[in-house]
Amino acid sequence: MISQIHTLFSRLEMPRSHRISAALLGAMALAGSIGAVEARAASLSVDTFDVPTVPDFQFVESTGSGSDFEEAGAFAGSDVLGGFRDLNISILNSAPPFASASGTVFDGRLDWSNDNNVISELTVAWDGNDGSAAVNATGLGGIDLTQGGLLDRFGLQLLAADSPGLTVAFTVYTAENLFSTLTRTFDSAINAPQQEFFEFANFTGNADFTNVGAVTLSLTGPAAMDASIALLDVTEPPNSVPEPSAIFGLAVLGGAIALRRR
Ligand SMILES: [Ca+2]
Ligand SMILES: [Ca+2]
Ligand SMILES: [Ca+2]
Repeated sequence: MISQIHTLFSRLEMPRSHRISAALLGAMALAGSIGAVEARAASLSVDTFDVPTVPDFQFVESTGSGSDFEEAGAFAGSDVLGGFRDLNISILNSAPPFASASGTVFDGRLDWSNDNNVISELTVAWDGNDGSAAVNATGLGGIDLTQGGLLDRFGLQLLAADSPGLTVAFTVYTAENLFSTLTRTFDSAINAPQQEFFEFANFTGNADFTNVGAVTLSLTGPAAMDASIALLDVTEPPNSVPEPSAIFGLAVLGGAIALRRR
């Protein structure tokens, strides 16, 4: 491959000393592009639910027919997309006034809990530092969820759902009137941890996944449901193998750019 690069630059009719350094630069660019390809195995975290760390927690609880909201942050590092997590819970049915529904982030997971006869909706929003239960559709400032086209789906690690009928709904916003949604209902209880993927291509709507201002995940289900989630990230197609031609193209591009700067 390096000899191919060398040949390419030879055709540019450069002085011999430049040709040698061009080959060197090409090799360096090649090494760099291999590093970038390896980085593809990494995913973009939306939320590990690992922060705040024990003994701290984030908790919302609704009783009667009310709702409750809390924003947690600012979290440093890459655990939480945008550094802030909004939790918002609303009871949807006419539950007894003493009955409650809650959402908790504690010890690395998100727990959603409903008392007997309670039907609720728990929404997690990653929309930056807005301090509001409303979704700030541009709060993340335009994140590229695809990371330059490498990533193409959400990966959700479900720990448990104690009855059939858990429904998860994603909304991805580019702006208030530019959004896409994808909803999935699980027909069975989830008794062992399982990984679920939600491909961007299967979303309905007009969001630009390379320019994302907010992401929300809503949980709904039958009365008295309890469910837990361990992690949400954005990941690459399964078993994706980098194209050798793509590596070569990057190497040539890297060499050419380096040459132009000389
Ligand atoms: Ca976790
Ligand atoms: Ca927020
Ligand atoms: Ca918000």
